[in-house]
Amino acid sequence: MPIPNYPNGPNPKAIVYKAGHYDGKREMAMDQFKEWIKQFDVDKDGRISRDELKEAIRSTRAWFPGWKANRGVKAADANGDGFIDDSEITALMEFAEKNLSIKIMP
Ligand SMILES: [Ca+2]
Ligand SMILES: [Ca+2]
Repeated sequence: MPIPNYPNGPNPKAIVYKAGHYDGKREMAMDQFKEWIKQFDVDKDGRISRDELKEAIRSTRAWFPGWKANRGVKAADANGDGFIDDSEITALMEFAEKNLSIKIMP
């Protein structure tokens, strides 16, 4: 998997997440969160489905990933289509902060 290029040059602390793996890090920047969540977009449609969110939550070793995925989609899915798209990821971050012990750095 290629290491993403960052506009500020190579960042040795850049975290390359692999789908299904979670290094236990509990802090990430907004961009890192987006990179991370997009690794779970297995059908590459640019949106996160409930099942994809479930795998993301499972990778954090949080409890009740299916239940939390349901709640996460409900919390973030503003237009009610059942998927989290780019414009809804901010709301998903808030959900992750409250429910997945992930701290989003500004
Ligand atoms: Ca998807
Ligand atoms: Ca949506």
